[in-house]
Amino acid sequence: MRRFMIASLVVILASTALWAQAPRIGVFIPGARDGSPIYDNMAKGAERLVSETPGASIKVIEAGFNQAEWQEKLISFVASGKFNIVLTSNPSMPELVNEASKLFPKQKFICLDGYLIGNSNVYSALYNQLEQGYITGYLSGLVSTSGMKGTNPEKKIGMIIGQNYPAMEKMIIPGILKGLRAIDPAFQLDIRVLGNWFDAAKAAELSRSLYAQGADIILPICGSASQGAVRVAQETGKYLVFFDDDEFARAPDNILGCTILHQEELAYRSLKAAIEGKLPFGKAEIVGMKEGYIEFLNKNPSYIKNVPESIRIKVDAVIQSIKSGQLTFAVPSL
Ligand code: RBF
Repeated sequence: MRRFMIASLVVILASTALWAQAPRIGVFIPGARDGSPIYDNMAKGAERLVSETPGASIKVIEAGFNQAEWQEKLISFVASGKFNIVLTSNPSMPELVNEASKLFPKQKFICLDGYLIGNSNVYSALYNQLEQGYITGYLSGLVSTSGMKGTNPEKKIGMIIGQNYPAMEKMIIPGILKGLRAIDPAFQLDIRVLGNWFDAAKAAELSRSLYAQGADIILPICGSASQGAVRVAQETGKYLVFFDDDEFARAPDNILGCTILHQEELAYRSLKAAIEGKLPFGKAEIVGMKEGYIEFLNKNPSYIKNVPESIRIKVDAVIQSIKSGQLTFAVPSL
């Protein structure tokens, strides 16, 4: 019995060591990298780790925009049996990962921008997008009521979203509204649903209509379709505030702010922890500003140029109160 136990232990240690020495990482992108920084940055984080880890390998697949195909594509990706860890991201993936996990009970998964507890092979990390929304809404409300060039007295902010989903309805939109209404309770969000994450021509059309109907700022959360919103903001001299990534360079005069997710770092660190045997599989974590995974880019030169100092001081105060724990946002169940 004892000899058996020692032998088993040796096998376990050896396989852990092998795994750690030459980890094979699969990255499953539910969409496309191009134009969606949340996916591109996830892949970059995994690629950075692999480049620093001798013997490690990586395969990144883009599953495309037909969501009806994702489950099957994920299952065949896993079925290839090539990966020690499969990394993916978005709030709809935990459910698909859970299904795939039933068929391949040894496969380990990391799901970012999602929440799943109770599957011992899945680690997930959800961003506190109430915080991200709040800062975004707060800045937008301050600028919209400032009287500065390009703004109007209407208490209206526009939003273009790829589609509706629980994280959008329960965190992102309520967070933005709360931030806006901290400035003036009369603020309304005019939300247009694109129906996909790529149609830039339709996003341009929606942007024109939003600006024409009194929105002075649009918040695009619509993947690569945001190019249409950028074009129209530049044509009309109106404003945008971005989520997810540093987008200032795309329209330095029209982008007022970016409240970003450190998705590359989250991908890198969670994979590294998994390889080192330190990632708490089975757990779901919530990360936000305090943990350093959500950041408002308050030092960017375009932000400093476009937004008056009196507003920047107020935004900094809100950032501080979230970081210090004075202002908190409880994440609802999704
Ligand atoms: N965000 C993107 O930037 N590009 C996408 O292609 C994309 N596809 C999504 C598909 C589904 C089913 C869901 C639920 C969300 C998707 N998102 C996408 C949104 C993303 O998860 C995140 O909520 C936003 O990027 C805001 O941080």
